[in-house]
Parts: sequence; C-alpha cells; structure tokens
Amino acid sequence: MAKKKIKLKPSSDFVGLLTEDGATSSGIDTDSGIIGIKTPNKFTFSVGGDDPHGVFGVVKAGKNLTWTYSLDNDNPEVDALALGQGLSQLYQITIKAKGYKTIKEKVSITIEGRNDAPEITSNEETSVGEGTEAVLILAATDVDFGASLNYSIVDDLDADFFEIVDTANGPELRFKDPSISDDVPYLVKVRATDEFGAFDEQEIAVTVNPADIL
Ligand SMILES: [Ca+2]
Ligand SMILES: [Ca+2]
Repeated sequence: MAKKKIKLKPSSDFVGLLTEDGATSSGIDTDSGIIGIKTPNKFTFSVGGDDPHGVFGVVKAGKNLTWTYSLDNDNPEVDALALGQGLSQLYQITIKAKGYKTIKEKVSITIEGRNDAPEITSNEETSVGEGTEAVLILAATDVDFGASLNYSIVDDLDADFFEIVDTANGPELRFKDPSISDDVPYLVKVRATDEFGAFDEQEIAVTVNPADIL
C-alpha cells in the first residue's frame, strides 16, 4: 500500500531573516518560524543539516513545530559582513509519521550585514623634536570586509597647526610648520571615516621637545 502524504498548512514558515547586531544587545539574535501540519495528528519533527559556509548560528526544533535560528553576532565572519553583504544558511526540517511519506523541507536563513564603525588604533600621545614635520602615522581598524577608511582632522583645538598627508607608510599626521615649539602639548583631534560615513575620533597630544640650545 502506498504511503499517504503528510499535509502542511500553507502558513508554514521556512524562511528566516536576521540582521547582524539586529534586535538585541545580548550578542545573540533569533528568528523563528512555525510549521503547520494539517494531517496526521501524530508525527516527529526534527531540524538538521549542515551549513555550507561555516557555523554562524544554530537552529533548533522547539515545541509546537517551531524552529528557532540563533545568530552568533560574536562570530568574526558575521561581524565582517558589510552593509549590503549577506550570508545564507540552509537547514533541513524532517517530519515523519507512521504510514506516511517522510517530508524533508529546507529552512533558508538569510543574514544581512550591518556596517560597523572604524576604531582608531594609533597612539593618542606622542612627542617629536622641534623642527620635525612628521608626527605619527594614523591607523584604524574596521571589521567590515572591504572597508575603506578616510582620515581627516576635526576643526577643533589646535587643528590649524596640522595636516594629514598620504605616504607609503599610511596617512601621516604632520605639522604644517615644523619650526613651531611650545611648552604645552598641541592637541589635535583626528577622525577615521568608513565608506558608509561611520567614524571614530581620537584626540592626540603632541609634545614638541625643544632643540638643544648651546
Ligand atoms: Ca559588520
Ligand atoms: Ca565599516
């Protein structure tokens, strides 16, 4: 005798959509869906399958035919997703019932990236000899894949004394006029901006050591 067909409700949800650092501050975001079964009344329900791109989260079968996907926002590959980038994962839902043909359906999870702001990593204080033009090479990190950063001086504090020049070693903070000297540090605020406009700012204290006087 041919096996009968398990009938699913049209409302059955097989699609999950999550955004990097989306809804919660706990580091874990979840999305869930419910599978509805018209017939039969007795069945078993399980979720499995391998993610072909690595493990970014887990999907679990819960009560009442619910699947829940938990996204691991602390996963570096999830963090590295830029705005407009995405990852997808497929899981298999299996529904079995005695006398019925087993159903295997795919649950498709899409993870959308979010832009993370850069973080300036270069020193916030430095000292140079009087007459020196170069102050320091600015550096910043951005966890997003393919990020491009732009460095600028914020129009504040002693901004007028400084400029940023691109060099082979990176963006270099320089004195416009290296002949200046003072007995208090010069303060300059720099900004690293990514391609989506997110930025980090840092105040740098620059001490100028006077040249030896004979
Ligand atoms: Ca990101
Ligand atoms: Ca970024």
